[in-house]
Amino acid sequence: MKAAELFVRCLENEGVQYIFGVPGEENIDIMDALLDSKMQFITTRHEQGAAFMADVYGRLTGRAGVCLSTLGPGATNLITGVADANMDRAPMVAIAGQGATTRLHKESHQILDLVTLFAPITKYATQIREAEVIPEIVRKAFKVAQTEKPGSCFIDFPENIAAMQIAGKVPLGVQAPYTPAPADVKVAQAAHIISEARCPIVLAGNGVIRAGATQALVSFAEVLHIPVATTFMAKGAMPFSHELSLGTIGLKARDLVSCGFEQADVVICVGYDMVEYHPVQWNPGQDKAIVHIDSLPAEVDEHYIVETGVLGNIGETLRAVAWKARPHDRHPLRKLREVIVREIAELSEDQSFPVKPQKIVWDLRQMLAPDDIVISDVGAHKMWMGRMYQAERPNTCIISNGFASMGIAVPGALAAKLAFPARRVVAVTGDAGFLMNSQEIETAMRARTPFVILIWNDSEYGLITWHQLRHFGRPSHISFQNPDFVKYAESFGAKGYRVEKTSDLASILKQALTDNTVSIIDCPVDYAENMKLTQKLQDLTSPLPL
Ligand SMILES: Cc1ncc(C[n+]2csc(CCOP(=O)(O)OP(=O)(O)O)c2C)c(N)n1
Ligand SMILES: [Mg+2]
Repeated sequence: MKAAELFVRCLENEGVQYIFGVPGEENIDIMDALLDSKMQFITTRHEQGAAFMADVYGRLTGRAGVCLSTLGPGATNLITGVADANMDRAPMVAIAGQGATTRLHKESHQILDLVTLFAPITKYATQIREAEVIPEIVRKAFKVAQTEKPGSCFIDFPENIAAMQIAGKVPLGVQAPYTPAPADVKVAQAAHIISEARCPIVLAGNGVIRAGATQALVSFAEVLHIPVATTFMAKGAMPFSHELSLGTIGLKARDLVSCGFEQADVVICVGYDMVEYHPVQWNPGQDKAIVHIDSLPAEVDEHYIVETGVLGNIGETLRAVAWKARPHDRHPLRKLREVIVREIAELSEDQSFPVKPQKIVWDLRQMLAPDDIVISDVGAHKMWMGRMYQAERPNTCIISNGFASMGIAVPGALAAKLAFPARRVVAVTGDAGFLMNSQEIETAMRARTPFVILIWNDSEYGLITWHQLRHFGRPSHISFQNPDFVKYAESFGAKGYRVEKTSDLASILKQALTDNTVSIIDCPVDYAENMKLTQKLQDLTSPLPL
């Protein structure tokens, strides 16, 4: 068979269902071999869209999402999504065609050293130089991508190698890596520190979700009566409705939930990743005793000096420590939870227009079932979603907080719908991030993946305005004009809605969620709330007794 065919067999062997990408001249042998495969190729309108689709597909399923481009400009277009997957710890395998090995040593049309280019944004980047190594390279790429901490891998496939004949090679057997149980002595140390703590608190990160340890986390909290805060990327690891949940921590400002960390003497970090939320934010005085529970050792940071680290299977560790530690009497931060819950509902009836961020988040939550999936883009809207959207289940509120790239939500929603066709999907996005990848609406219409796009319209790079106002008191070069989003939607054959008064938002959402097509909602947002929040948090006094 041709090497390209062997390559396709290897992808099938990994259980790949979808490949997202853009065909090019240097990947024609792969494209042709795909015609004889059950894998579905989703032809996208930009390689960045394809990479974000693979990124979110990988994050939601735990199996590497796959994207494909041609050489040179096709490959460089993949980069943002590949970097995003790598820093959000989403398994991904990115593949690019390459010029023939006979012209890689010299200046030549569209040739770039792609392996070097992708090295800093992947866990493993390589070139196929001999057809016979294809089974090893593909297996290694998937294994590395899917092993803790998951991330991106990159394969560069020169066109002359893809066209070669190869005999006697078959895909390698797929083996799942096994994470061992923690050492008893470490479990005992952690249990001792937690038993002696005056006020322990759990900080749960995305690693808990990746390890499938959310139920173990809930039991741990219940058995020991320890409250849990999650990072943005761990939303839903602890159901928000649980009385021990303190919601989400993630703003670069002192927030309500920070008061719980101020009160705590011991912070139990479970599957926590400082790439998303720097420890200086919750341990500024470097005075917390940190218990690090993860499958890998902690990163070095002066604000993250661990008292003990328990390495191994996260679920098993939580069960073992819960069994050994002495339960605390009562939920010492109950009062804080009451204030957080009250704040989320504060503007639920607000009818002012443009719509306040808190009200958008509230109405969206009311309209969605616990299993429905929201993908947030990056901007001020992400801060409000991260802070106030109540998630009950893991992987139901996807936020990019490692690389935090704008443009993920629309392609991400398409991938979410492919991964979970029975669940409803909403892309929550700013007006700027929306237009960065809105070309993928066409892909979604073609792929028949219905979802809702909720645009928070402020005609600005709102998060940057917020930042500038906080630092300098005046905005600089952040305004723009938007197209007519309703007409734009209709030009794709999608549905378009405009929120003209606040009371319409819930009913428009309800309608859009049943449209069974791509529906785009243009929702004017009142970002005067951003600076009001800043002010409120600056003046915040802890609701907890000192
Ligand atoms: C690809 C990319 N470019 C720039 C940034 C920096 N950035 C973060 S948020 C933001 C503004 C987002 O504007 P919009 O999408 O309208 O959302 P809003 O903040 O208004 O809610 C920018 C420019 C980024 N994170 N990603
Ligand atoms: Mg905006």
